[in-house]
Amino acid sequence: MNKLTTLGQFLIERQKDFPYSKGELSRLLSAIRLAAKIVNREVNKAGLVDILGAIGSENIQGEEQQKLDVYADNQFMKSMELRGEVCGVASEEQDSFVVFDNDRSNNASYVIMIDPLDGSSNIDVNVTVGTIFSIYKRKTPVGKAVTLDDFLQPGTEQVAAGYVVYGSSTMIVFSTGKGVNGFTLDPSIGTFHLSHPDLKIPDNGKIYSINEGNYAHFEDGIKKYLKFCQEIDVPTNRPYTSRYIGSLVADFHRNLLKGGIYLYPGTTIKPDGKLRLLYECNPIAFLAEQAGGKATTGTQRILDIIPKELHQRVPFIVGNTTMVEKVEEFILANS
Ligand code: AHM
Ligand code: MG
Repeated sequence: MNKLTTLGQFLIERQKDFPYSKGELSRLLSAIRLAAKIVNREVNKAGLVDILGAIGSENIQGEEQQKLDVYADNQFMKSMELRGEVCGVASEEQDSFVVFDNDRSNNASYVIMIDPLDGSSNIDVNVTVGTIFSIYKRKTPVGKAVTLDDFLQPGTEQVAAGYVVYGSSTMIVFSTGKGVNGFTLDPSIGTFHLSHPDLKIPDNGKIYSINEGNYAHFEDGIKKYLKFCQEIDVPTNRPYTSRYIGSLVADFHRNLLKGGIYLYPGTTIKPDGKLRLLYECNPIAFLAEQAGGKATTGTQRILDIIPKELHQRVPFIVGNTTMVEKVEEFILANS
């Protein structure tokens, strides 16, 4: 494959690598690709909302303007339903999962979980946001409507996961369990091109990303790790650099390319942290592992957690292996 390979070509050429290959997963990924392009268009004109009509008002065609996260949610839902490649979707934006209870969708093999617009509080200030997705093979027999059990699977069962990052350029980064590949959108022709083949997270990272405003509420292991990051030790590249955007996709994407660690640990007020296991942690953990990195709660591998509920939160630490293992050491020594 060369640098001009488009996402469409890539999916066709790699189809034989996909589990249970019948072309279904390729078609599902191409439905995501289409939704991503549509959401990208809206994200890029978010700043025009004041000019073109505020949220809640009607636009020129008499359609009500939607908040972008609701718009993104609707867009992904619609693409999934119309293409008929999934039997159900669970979204961070919705209380319960959605079953596409019709003949075609009930015969589909996959369920998908999405965070349609992660970091959406960053939209108003023109900062990068993302979409995260995670795909599983259904557990219940094909032909019937899906149930909650189809969604409550551990992350190890993911057949594919990825994200779209709407940044200074728009990219799709995903894995089907055979490494991680990144595709950059050429907006002039509306095509994603393979720009980052077989991504591996550099293991000599020196970036740490955490909301240090929560410092007073962190457990001792995390507090001591942060001090470790700030100490001077030239042979180990310390002090490390602190970078925190507050958009998981953007923070993870940077750390994936450069090496680094992202932490959203539990606090005394929120022992399970903030991030959602099914929509945020599992897909990002899957990508991290596929890129040679690691993801943990601090004491347990993220992908091994058996989910109990759709919107479950877990402490989340992800990045290059050496850095993640160092935090685990601090947590163990201070527990
Ligand atoms: P969201 O799904 O409501 O957008 O929240 C998730 C976001 C992540 O993208 C980000 O890393 C984190 O929340 C930031 O939280 P905080 O502002 O507490 O640091
Ligand atoms: Mg989110």
